[in-house]
Amino acid sequence: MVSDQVSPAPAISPVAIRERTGSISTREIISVLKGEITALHIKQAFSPELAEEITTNFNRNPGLKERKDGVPGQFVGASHYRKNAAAYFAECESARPFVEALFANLVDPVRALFDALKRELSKQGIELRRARTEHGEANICRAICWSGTGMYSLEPHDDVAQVLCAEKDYELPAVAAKNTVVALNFYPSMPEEGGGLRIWSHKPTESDRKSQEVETTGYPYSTAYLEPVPYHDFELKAGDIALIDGGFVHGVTRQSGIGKPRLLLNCFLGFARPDLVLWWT
Ligand SMILES: O=C(O)CCC(=O)C(=O)O
Ligand SMILES: [Fe+2]
Repeated sequence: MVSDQVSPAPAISPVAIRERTGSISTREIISVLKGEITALHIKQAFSPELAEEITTNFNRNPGLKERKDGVPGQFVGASHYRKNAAAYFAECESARPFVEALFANLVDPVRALFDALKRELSKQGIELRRARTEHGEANICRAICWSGTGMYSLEPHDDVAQVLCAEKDYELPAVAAKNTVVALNFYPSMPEEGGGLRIWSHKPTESDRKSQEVETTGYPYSTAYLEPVPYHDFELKAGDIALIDGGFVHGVTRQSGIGKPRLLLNCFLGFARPDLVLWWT
């Protein structure tokens, strides 16, 4: 007998969430890298003055561009999404002065976190460095304003498919094959309403991605697919930091359009080997 094939409902994976106010600690970052915490939200993690200066530097940045890879947004920096290693690292090199210009002469929070984590990991015999090839090296971060106009300003997606499907000459697939791909987000500017980070209790498998036809991109998962899945909304303010296990589906809720724009500084990191953590954008 022939029966209609019905895709099974998405499996629910528990999320371990930690939210607090103050400075971020390397211990907590390492817990996210090890998969012990799914999502960490640190409120008021960097100063409003620093947040404002970075936002000004973004708005007047000569390297500010429109994304042309099917994900609506404006950005400074480079994304490895849907690019081979040669193209990505070449873009990292050419965008570097513009990424540096975001921070001008500031003591920037992204580099401060990178340096502190590098020191701590090194004590444990673990190297932290940016991903690289003979074509160049990843930048410290990228800066993005999402501009989707539907229910989400950034549609629900996972950050793992793009890493798993990166070509062999990248160092990244080793991270996604075995370990957590951590997304590290700094928020220099946030609107009054909306623009929250939504994380669903679902960590898609390869066959889930196939069923959603997002096997190589992880983007976007349909509202219908996610409908039965519980979620958590992070209400973000300028100066906050959020780290998430990028294997869980997440997205950015619609913004009100009034008040300030929503600006994100983002990078990814993860264990490529027990003694090596890579960082990329
Ligand atoms: O803007 C955010 O809060 C999340 C960004 C994100 O998910 C991504 O860059 O992959
Ligand atoms: Fe993401």
